[in-house]
Amino acid sequence: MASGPTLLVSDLHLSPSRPATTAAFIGLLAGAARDAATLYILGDLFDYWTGDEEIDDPAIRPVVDALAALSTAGTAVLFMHGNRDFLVGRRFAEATGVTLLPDPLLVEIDGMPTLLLHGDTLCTEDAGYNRFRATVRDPAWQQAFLARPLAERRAEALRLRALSEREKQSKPAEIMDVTPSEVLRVLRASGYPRMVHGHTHRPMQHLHPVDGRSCERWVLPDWQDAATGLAVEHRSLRRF
Ligand code: LP5
Ligand code: MN
Repeated sequence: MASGPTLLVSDLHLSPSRPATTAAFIGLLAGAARDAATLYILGDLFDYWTGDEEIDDPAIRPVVDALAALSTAGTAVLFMHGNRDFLVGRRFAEATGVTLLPDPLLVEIDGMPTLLLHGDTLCTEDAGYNRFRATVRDPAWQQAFLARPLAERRAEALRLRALSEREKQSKPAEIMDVTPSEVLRVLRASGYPRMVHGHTHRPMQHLHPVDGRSCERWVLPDWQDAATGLAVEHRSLRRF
């Protein structure tokens, strides 16, 4: 078991069409992550995931193998679903040694209570997205969807990705960011922790005064071609 820093990443959006990003992730898994005690992947590891048969895609297999090698080497790898890869399931967990996490999750990192989320649940004003989310997170819907042929599921995913890109063009920017009152509600309800999330692709350190306390909210960056995220060690947090 490694005893180094805790690493947090999200929004890599790995896809066969972005090999440089996949190479950067595999580089992280085979490099800096080996010294880490824990690697948290807070959602949207994949650009889309239509079911665990995606493991067999030749472009995905090296990612699965690199995750398995890191787990075997002693780093705990923990995965939270995002809005693109909410169908990552048990077969993926078994093939990689990764532990699937609930969202939100309150953990202690270096003795510091830290609330981890993908971030989409903080966007409460995005009514269209929240309707979509309620549908696709329903276990009965997921079971029916996963029973369809892989080719059909992939076609649906691509159709939905295109629809999402179109819809985002007419949504006001503040609707696609977190809702401030929801952030305060969640911080208060969770005991004023440090918060770390992704999803919005707006990397920033925010300070929220809540009931006379100051709470940190760290927003993770999305990946382009290089590995990027947060590292926590000796109670201090740095970007990489
Ligand atoms: O992902 P991104 O950054 O573009 O935008 C998100 C929200 N969009 C999504 C959709 C994903 O991009 C596509 C997910 C692919 C998953 C593939 C596997 C499962 C396939 C399922 C096939 C049915 O999450 C976007 C937010 C934005 O973040 C900011 O927060 O605004 O939300 C949308 O664009 C959603 C639209 O507003 C509404 C879509 C309506 C869909 C129809 C209703 C539900 C029926 C579902 C089943 C067919
Ligand atoms: Mn997301």
